[in-house]
Amino acid sequence: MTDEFYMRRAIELAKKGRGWTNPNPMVGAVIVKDGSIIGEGYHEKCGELHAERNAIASLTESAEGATIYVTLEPCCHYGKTPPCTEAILEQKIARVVIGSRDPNPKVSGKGAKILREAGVQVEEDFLREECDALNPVFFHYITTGLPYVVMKYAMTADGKIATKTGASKWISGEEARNLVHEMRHDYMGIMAGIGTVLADDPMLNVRLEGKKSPVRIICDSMLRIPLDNQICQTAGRYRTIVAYAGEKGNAIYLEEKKRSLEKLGVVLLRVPSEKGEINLQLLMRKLGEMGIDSVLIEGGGTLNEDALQSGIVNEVKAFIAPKIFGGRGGKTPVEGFGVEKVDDAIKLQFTRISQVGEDILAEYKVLEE
Ligand code: AOF
Ligand code: ZN
Repeated sequence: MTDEFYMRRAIELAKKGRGWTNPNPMVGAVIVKDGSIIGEGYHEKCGELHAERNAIASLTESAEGATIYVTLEPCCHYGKTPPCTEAILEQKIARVVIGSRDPNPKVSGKGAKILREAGVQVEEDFLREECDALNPVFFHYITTGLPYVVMKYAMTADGKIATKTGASKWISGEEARNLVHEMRHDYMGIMAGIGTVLADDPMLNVRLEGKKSPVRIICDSMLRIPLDNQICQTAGRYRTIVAYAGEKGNAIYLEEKKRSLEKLGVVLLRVPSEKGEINLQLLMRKLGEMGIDSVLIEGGGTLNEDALQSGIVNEVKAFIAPKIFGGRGGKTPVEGFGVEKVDDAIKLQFTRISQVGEDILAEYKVLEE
């Protein structure tokens, strides 16, 4: 078998950690000796052993003289776990084939250097593009401290997210809706605006066996969220953050509302902008500081526009349903004022298109200005 075969196996293993490793990366490792796999593993959960150590723990024979294929440069720091470079050296592994470079300042080339200096043969950038594709979230978060933000919406073929009466159940088909639940597992946070919460009283959780629910983040500048809605009532079970701008209006009312929300388990974040609305950039900074590395926005048109204009969005995932609503009054995915000139458009780069049941999923990266 070739190096490529083993690295592809390591990539497959890494993917098993999807949604569980955050804010750590997904990493896979395969140890090969005399043409056979003698150990393999992946990073299963944040705080637990790294891929390399899991692969070593599974060894069926001595790894002396073996090759390890690892999708990310081995770490060389004491974090929640001891350095993987030490484990590789202890095992007397002779060759290390690395996919992605680790931009974590604590590692960042030092892992590869330590191994080389110890006499190990190190190859870097092997299937790097495929390996890098595992961890856009980690790379963004570790270098900026900001969550990686994905905006997701489902619209009709004529670009509507609701009919003129506001009806939106359901635009996309069952398969697409299931995939959205998978996405909610993949990212650490899910964000919606108060408009969506008032209109739909959603749970914003994951209802799939063996998957986890994200932290719910509600943007509610004036703290209008009703105490008896599903989000507030389940705040003790699912971590819930309500971001607000305050302090306009009745101060006593606001204080009481805050106390009642906190009693239900809601975490309140005050993030006002100069205009008295929510400052999404500041909100992202605070969420990043709280360890939230990624946010899926399932907002309405107002929140979506604000998010795009604030420059916090990294990726757009648009489900397109084979339906047409028509009508001037039907809501669209991005509202607000919009741009005047074509040149002022928010620019996207197409990354992937796929069919999900009856719907199409178009995925884009948001290009920086
Ligand atoms: C992982 N899993 O398989 C590899 C990682 O705090 P720690 O000890 O878990 O270290 C996290 C850092 O280790 C992470 O930011 C990345 O730079 C490096 N490599 N991390 O979680 C792994 N190989
Ligand atoms: Zn490590």
